[in-house]
Amino acid sequence: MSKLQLSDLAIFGGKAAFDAELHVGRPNVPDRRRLLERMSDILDRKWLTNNGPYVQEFEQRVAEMIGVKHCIAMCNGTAALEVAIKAADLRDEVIVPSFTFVGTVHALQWQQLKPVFCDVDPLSHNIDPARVEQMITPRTTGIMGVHVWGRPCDIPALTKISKKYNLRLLFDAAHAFGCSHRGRMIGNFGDAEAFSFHATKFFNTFEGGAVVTNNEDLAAKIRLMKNFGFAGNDEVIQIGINGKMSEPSAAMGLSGLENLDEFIKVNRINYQQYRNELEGLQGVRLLTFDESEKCNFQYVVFEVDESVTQVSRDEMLRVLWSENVLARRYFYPGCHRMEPYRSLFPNAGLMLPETERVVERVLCLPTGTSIGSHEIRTICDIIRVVLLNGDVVRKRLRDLQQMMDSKDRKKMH
Ligand code: T4K
Repeated sequence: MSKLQLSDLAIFGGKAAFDAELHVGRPNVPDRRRLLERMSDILDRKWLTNNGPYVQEFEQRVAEMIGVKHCIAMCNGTAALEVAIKAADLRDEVIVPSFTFVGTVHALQWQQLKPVFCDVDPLSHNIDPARVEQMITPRTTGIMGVHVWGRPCDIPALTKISKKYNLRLLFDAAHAFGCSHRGRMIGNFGDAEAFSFHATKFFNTFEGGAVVTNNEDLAAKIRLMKNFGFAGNDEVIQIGINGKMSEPSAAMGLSGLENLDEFIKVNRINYQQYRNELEGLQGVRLLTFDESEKCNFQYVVFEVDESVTQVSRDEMLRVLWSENVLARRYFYPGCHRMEPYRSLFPNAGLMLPETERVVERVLCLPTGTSIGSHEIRTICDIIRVVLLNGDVVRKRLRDLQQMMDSKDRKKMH
């Protein structure tokens, strides 16, 4: 058991637990030699982008791994979403959770669609199908589910609703690469699913993403759309953008795929250690994963119930940051409280009670290959000492804040 005392905490005058910052989204780097070999190959070949051989190989490998017919590699997850939305011909209103990265919602609004915010299930943090059904209007054309933290949405219920009302069903699978639902890999559901391979994801292509689908027509459309609508050298047959993945990104992706199992293994070990260390602490919950499914364990999600702990999530965050543990409160404050949505839909929060609760409770803790057992033990020691002294920590933080405020006031006069 740790001997850490409150007075050891950096926020109360002690030395920070870590000299260097610990990040939530520290990239996992694949075997350097394999990556550099591929990079050198790209330079020799002088084929840098536009459906080069590495992009083609990457698409094939991802499709094989997921067991899906089509993988279209893209320059990032947001472009993947935008193109999928356009290709699926979504119009008017689309139902989407507010508890997601803002890129999900921007992808709709960017194309003048109206995002209709739907509440989430408080346990899974995923869009609540019962609520979805209540949000459907004659103008609804689709549902955008998000597999938050890599845990699949209630896919059967959403599929049933989409069929019943003849709606398109897309999934933002940015968090769910390498995860499965009832033994089938994420990427096989709805009309199409979009991945993000951003640097902060456990598997990255620097920047990158992909749309995967089993729908032949949709795949053909998406391929055209991500390349300006070119069907031949000078034949453009529809509107499109530049959403292409580059060869260096595909090289990073191919190298990362070779190390994917190791990344997941490290994430799983980290997650289990967090779970063991934090077990039994009152008022906090570490989100669990269905371990009979494939999971990537890329987010360690910690919920703080202030009514029990007496310190809020934000107070915990302050303590952790002062120790150089840069935990993140994804997806605070909820998309509906960000612009332009806050101004467009000022009352959206009334329909989102669970989202409003969840955004106040969640904290993502550092994991990935940059974090080891020593770091996790230290982070958990800090969390434990805060939780075991919740009322004292809160009082001292408030005193500190008052002192700072009065200093600021004096400076202003
Ligand atoms: N849908 C969902 C559900 C998503 O979560 C995302 C992206 C998207 C769609 C859109 O996909 P992309 O278009 O991004 O492919 C980060 C990522 O930028 C974003 O990709 C991700 N979700 C989101 C959850 O997290 P920020 O604002 O937290 O990024 P940032 O720069 O603060 O980085 C996070 C931490 O990672 C920092 O502590 C620093 C560290 N970091 C970051 C980078 C880029 C590194 O150590 N090295 C790095 O190279 O959004």
